[in-house]
Amino acid sequence: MNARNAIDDERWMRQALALAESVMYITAPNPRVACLIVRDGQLLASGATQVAGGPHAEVMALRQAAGRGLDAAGATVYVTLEPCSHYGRTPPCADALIAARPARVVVAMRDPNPLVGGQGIAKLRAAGIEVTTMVCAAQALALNPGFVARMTRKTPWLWLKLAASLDGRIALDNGQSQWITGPAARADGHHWRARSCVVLTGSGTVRADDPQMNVRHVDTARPPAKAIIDTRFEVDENARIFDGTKTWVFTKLSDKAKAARLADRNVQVVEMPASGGRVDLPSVMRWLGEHEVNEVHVEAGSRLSGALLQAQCVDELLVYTAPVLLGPGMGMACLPALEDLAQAQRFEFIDTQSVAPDLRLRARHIER
Ligand code: AOF
Ligand code: ZN
Repeated sequence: MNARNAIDDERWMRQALALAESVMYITAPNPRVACLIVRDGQLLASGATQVAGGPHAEVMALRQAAGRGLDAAGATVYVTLEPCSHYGRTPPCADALIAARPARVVVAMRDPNPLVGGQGIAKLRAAGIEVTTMVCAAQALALNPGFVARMTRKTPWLWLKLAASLDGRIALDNGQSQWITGPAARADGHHWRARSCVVLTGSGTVRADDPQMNVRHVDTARPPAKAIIDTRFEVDENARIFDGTKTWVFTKLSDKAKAARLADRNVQVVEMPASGGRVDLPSVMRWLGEHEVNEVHVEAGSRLSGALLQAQCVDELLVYTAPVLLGPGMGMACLPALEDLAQAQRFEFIDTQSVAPDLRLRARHIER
């Protein structure tokens, strides 16, 4: 491939990635994918994955081309994920592309779904279509961390959202925490709730704050489910969190009558094994993975946050830091005292953004 091609490929792929971003909230459990059909340097049509069960990106793009009286024959197709090769809720995109006869397909990354895993690319090549892979692969991966995690390690991608003072406090000693960060940071937090498959909290937070844990400030056709870690099943049946949205309560001991009453409000009580007297968190992660959860958004108190960190369940910290000092108060996470700095949980900053007057820091866990 000549150098000119490589530069064009990256430019078109970046445009496809931006389009895939636009379906951030709606595709789960499917990955966010976009497809462009380009001929002679002109964009003929584009498409992105629809809600699960709906058409994939390639089919949307081919339909748009057809709607414009165009076709993909001899064109170059850019797709941010390998076209699928299997019959899932929809037929294989690789077959749809083969029927459309493009000259070349450029793929950002392989589909980690074991049902696809390279076979989509192989099918295209077997049909005589030239395939270029690994164009903007890192950016494509960053778009779907949860889907990739679920496909490769069978558990979702989990981020811990924290709103803290500059001295790392998430509340005063008396529990007061509203509001440490400003309205812009709180609204930004709703974007992260909206993109997740489930918003997870602890029974302590439900008791203390009676939060709704729903999505506000963001328009979405696919609100995330909710989940509560509630070791002794003590949650108040009238808590605001139970608003009819699909909600899972993970507990060590269920109470059949209470569970039956909550079932009327779309709540499923799930008994989980315990470890150290509390719900075993890695078991919860595996259960969520089995139930097609890609991304978990956690907003909890320092006990559950600390327990998730201790159990190695946290992939990313999403920290909104306010320029305020609170002195004594609740720390971000209850963690045991260390004897040596070498034992510290280490992260790397992957993004820093101003959400005036606060800062948003994203930090990824190192070595999981
Ligand atoms: C594509 N293009 O836009 C997406 C793909 O049940 P289905 O038929 O919807 O298939 C879901 C699987 O398809 C999903 O697990 C992933 O492997 C792939 N996603 N593939 O060709 C797309 N979203
Ligand atoms: Zn497909």
